[in-house]
Amino acid sequence: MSLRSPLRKSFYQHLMLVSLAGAMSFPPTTFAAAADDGGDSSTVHRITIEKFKYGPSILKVKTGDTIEWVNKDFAPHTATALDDVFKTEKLKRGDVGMIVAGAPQTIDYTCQFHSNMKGQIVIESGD
Ligand SMILES: [Cu+2]
Repeated sequence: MSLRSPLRKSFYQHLMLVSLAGAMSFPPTTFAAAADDGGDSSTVHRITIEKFKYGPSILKVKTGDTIEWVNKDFAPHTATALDDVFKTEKLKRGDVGMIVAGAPQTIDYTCQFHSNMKGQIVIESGD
């Protein structure tokens, strides 16, 4: 597996990745998924980055869910956890970054280029 595992995907690549998600494991740069990777009930959540804001800025998910950020600004952005639990690559306009939610926890994140941008992921148990 490559260390340059592509968190940044074109939209079409991303769709392919998601459609295969039930049959494959995610790249190692996604942060630790919990033991339950049955996948059938997992959900994909989309956060839109627009006008230097994450929408929604607070997102509740369950362990095993996929979270994706799509950048609609001309400026590049990231979603970077304050405690380094996850980070996307630099997302240019139209790029999509994704992670798989790990153990239940609350994670604050920001953009590495714009520290005034704030978001929060609340991960709840998938049971
Ligand atoms: Cu930014």
